[in-house]
Amino acid sequence: MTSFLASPEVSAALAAGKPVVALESTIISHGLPRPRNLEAAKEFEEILRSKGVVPATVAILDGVPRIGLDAEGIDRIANEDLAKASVRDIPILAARKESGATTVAATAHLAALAGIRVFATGGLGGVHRGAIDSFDESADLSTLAVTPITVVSAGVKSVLDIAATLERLESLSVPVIGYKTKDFPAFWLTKSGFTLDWSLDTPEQVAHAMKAQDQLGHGQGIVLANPIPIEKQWDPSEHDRVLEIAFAAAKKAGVTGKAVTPFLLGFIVEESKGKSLEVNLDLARNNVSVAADIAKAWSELR
Ligand code: PSU
Ligand code: MN
Repeated sequence: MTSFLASPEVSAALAAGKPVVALESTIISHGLPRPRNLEAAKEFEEILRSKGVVPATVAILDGVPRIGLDAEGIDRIANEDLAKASVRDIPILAARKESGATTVAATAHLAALAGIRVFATGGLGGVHRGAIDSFDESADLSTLAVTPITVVSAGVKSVLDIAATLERLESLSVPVIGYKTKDFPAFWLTKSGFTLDWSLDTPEQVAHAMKAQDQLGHGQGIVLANPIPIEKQWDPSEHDRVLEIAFAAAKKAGVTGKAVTPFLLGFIVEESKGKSLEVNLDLARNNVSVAADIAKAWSELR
């Protein structure tokens, strides 16, 4: 019995050293509302294909970790009520033959296991506000400390404690690199106010950093922070206003643990009358496109 199943297309591309980019399924199942989530799942794959890159959307279907989904699999992650699966949930879903949408952590883990080196998402998880009391820190961080994959993301969701998240990534020795900028983004916003130590300006440079990390025997991933272009960002004052209300609503509803992120994202879409959703889709498209360029550079370098 194999531990995961890669689609024929993904297996063939990996065997031939062709560029492949992993995509997560939690953003589809729990981060975006129906029916836009299905359109987004298809569109992200289409962006990759149009750039000559093979998409590998990851999910657990009937207990089996799948790397690369067919049309039916994509439809299932968009329309079934799936468990939100992080790394620790994978063996349990396997035993129960149940399905789950994989978080950044679980997607990174499975994609790396299959030999995929580049992964596009919207925003990485991180340290939640109030974590000093709740201890709520996404397994996305600890997983990237032990998983050799480059995650292209628009920073971390601004519902998080961004300063604490950057500190934890430093402690975990996970490189955080700004793509063509040193301004660390805040998901829906181009700038978070935090400045990074480093930026890289081309896909080739990023691929070079990945290779150097391998050669040094580092097992970590890389966070490539790719801000949404300023003309497409959410209005910052509206962003701040809606987030305030969302935090109050989460507190009132008593939401905790892994339900927090989906609750906040859903609430923010409603409260912003869909504006946050449009920006979320734009930043994710932008990340998928940059991930394609990195995957191509990586495929050429190796
Ligand atoms: N980014 C998005 N939408 C999402 C997420 C990230 O644009 O839905 C998901 C990712 O799957 C990430 C998860 O791994 O949120 C983090 O959840 P938590 O904070 O519970 O670890
Ligand atoms: Mn959590």
